[in-house]
Amino acid sequence: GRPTLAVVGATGAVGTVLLGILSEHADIWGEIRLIASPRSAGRKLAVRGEQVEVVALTEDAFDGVHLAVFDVPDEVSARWAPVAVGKGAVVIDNSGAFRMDPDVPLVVPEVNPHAARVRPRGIIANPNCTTLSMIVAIGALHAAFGLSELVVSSYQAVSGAGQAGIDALREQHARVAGTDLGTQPGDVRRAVGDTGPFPAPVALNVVPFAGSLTEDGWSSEELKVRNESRKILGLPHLKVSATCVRVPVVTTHSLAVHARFENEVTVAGAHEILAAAPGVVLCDDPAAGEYPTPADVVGTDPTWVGRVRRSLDDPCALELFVCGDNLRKGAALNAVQIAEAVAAELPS
Ligand code: 11C
Repeated sequence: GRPTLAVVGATGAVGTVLLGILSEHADIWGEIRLIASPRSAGRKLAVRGEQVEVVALTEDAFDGVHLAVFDVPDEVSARWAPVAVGKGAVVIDNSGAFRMDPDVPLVVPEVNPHAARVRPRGIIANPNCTTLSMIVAIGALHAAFGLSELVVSSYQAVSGAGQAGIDALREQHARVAGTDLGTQPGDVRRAVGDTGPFPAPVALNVVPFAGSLTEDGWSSEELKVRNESRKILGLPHLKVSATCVRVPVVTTHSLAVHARFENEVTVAGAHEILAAAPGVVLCDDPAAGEYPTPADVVGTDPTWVGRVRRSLDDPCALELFVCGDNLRKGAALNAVQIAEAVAAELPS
């Protein structure tokens, strides 16, 4: 029969997008079971045009499940993913709990699809949305030119912090809309008050910090970009410097990327690679005002690339601007792509 898919964390911002994608894609699933915290159990959510009741996260919830996509906090995945595996499911986990485990592949189907087949713990990890928002384009350029260094600055949407992030931006916007705030030090901060999940106001502002503080001043998000890019590309010594910044955008992360290669590059050569790469859209005609922006990219599947330039001082380096919907390719879509690939290898 057709495989049973469980969605764990079905009610969150990513879960909601995931149910939409499952409803749009070819329907390869038998049952789709929706699992969430006991608080959400009993709610009904639409998937494949049907109302499906959410069940509480318990061991029994995984009975008969072939594949489980988890979108829950790290500690919930750490506890429950092995439970699902113990019940016979393959887990695709979108938390940070397992990404750097050497026995857990970290998979982007356009870049390292074969890694998904070797999964000694029964778990496949889905990368962080910031890494995912650029890595399909970077992977294509790496395959052509041999990547040696990345320097990236992110412009991250508030939905990276889930529904709480979206709510915070909307509330802050409501407080500053129609005012003349933004002209005096601290005026926005005073008007906004509680900054929600962010360490500073995000309305009328940019915040040069995402995630938590780790060693030597690096944020957790910046280290994820480095460690995950290395693992996905299979380049354990790749030089990566990231600065992760939150901006007042609801959904779609952007990244300004300086990418250095082993070989000399040209804009024409990069255009050719990017235009042909699956999952990438080249949108690069600045004279016509064409470059990707989050407002245009949100809700779409591909990784959009524009502003491709060869570095003026380094014939081996490119500058580019990349946008990707952090809830779709950055989270739910990549997980669904992995789930579909695993389902195709299951005995029917
Ligand atoms: C953000 N990328 O935009 C983060 C959220 O490791 O999956 C996702 C954290 C993670 O806030």
